[in-house]
Amino acid sequence: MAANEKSLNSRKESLILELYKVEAVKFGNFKLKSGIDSPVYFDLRVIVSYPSLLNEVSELTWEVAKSADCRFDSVCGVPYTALPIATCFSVHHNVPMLIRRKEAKDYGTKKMVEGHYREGESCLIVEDVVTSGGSVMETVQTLQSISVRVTDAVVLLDREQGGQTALKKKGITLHSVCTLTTVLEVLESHGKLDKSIVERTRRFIEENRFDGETPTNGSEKIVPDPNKKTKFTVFSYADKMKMCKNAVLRGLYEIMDKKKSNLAISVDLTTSEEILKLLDAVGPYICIAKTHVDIVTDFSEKFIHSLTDLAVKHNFLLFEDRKFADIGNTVKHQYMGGIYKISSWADIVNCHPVPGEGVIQGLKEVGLPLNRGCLLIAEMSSSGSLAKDDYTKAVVSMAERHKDFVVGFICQSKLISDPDLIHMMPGVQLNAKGDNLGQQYTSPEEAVKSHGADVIIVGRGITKATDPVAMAIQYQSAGYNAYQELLQ
Ligand code: S5P
Repeated sequence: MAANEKSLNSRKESLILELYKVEAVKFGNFKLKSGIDSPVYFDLRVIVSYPSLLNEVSELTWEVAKSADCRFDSVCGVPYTALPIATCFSVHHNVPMLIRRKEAKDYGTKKMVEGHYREGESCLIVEDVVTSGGSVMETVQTLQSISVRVTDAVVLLDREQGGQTALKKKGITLHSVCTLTTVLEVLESHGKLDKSIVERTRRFIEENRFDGETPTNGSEKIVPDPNKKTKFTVFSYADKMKMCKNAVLRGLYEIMDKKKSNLAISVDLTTSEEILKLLDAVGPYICIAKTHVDIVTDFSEKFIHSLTDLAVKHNFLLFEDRKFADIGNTVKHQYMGGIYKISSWADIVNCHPVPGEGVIQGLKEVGLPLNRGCLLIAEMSSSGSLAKDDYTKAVVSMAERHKDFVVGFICQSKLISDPDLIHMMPGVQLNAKGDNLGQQYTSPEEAVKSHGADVIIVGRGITKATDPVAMAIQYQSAGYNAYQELLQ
């Protein structure tokens, strides 16, 4: 081992011991934001209280970047913990810094990057801890959106849960000062951790590794889909919110996380009064109200005003289940015009892609400028449905080609693992197996756990109940708890 490598290793060792001493690394039982129980927790935020430690963190990280021969014109820390590390890079090594704003809501309307930059310049990303690469990727994407190139990222600690592979797939090489395995080795050899903790943590790394399909924030779990014998990754709503690019979906995941609800009510009642009364009562427990406005006998603009007021009051989205299925030009008019003017109030609509991509393009021309989203009907709950097999596969490909507007599927099974494509499943009821017109039901638990539903759509299970509010609460907790169990 060369002398400078030896001294680098002993500096890393001292650094790990120091981080452990100031409790930037802790072992025990930690509930992560996603609900997962982790035996190890890193909180690098504390290093700002120890200037010499912050300096050593930044110097070692800088040296790793330099010895990997990274070339860059500027540095950018992933907000917020890595900002002081990037600042040290900048000040001590005379390299310009960029600051990425974190306010996602301002994206596109306000400046996302502070500092002067040239189009085409290259920037090194600096991060404290990488789990799956999700946060690094967010910063990369922001920089790329202003034509700043990123090829490398440097991190103090790689938790070895798939981040390096995920980033590699996106063209980013990750360089790390140390891995979680190194941390365990150092702490064990210095008698700081006993064998059982080390073993438990090693097992945790193994079990929470993933294949890098999608960058996440480390709360992923792989679960088998019994229908498909395929493994899919399950993320918390909060993580999905951070991962997805579509504003409608981000808003929906935010609601789902905040209200602890993956319940969409299908409010298939036929008078304005009944609909508004029910929605006011069940509003706190739902994330979406799904309507069929063309069955409302007394439809009026006033009804829409009241509906949108309720959506704001109780924080849910409006989904008009119009099932558009015509050529692009016709659906465009059906979506924005007529009596219902659906595009003016519905956050989400859906369509049958049977006419081909024109139906999506037509709807998109109207919906995209209004920040709306569209679901493709890939499968149906009714018996004998023709939407299956190759048709369903073709629908998934269509969705992938239109992710700016298509936000997911109406379906009966998990079709794809992509945070930008949500799975909403109708045909959910606790107390019935079907109706006499071909509808088929699954329980909320099965819908979520076996069919991969992100959102359960319940109609008559609630609307026809003697106590719809109590029933809504029951569906809310059944659906939400089933999802939380998948995360564990
Ligand atoms: O495959 C489908 C797709 C939809 S959108 N099966 C469905 O049942 N739906 C809709 O979900 C249907 O139009 C109705 O509004 C709701 C199910 O209602 P329920 O009373 O059977 O729960």
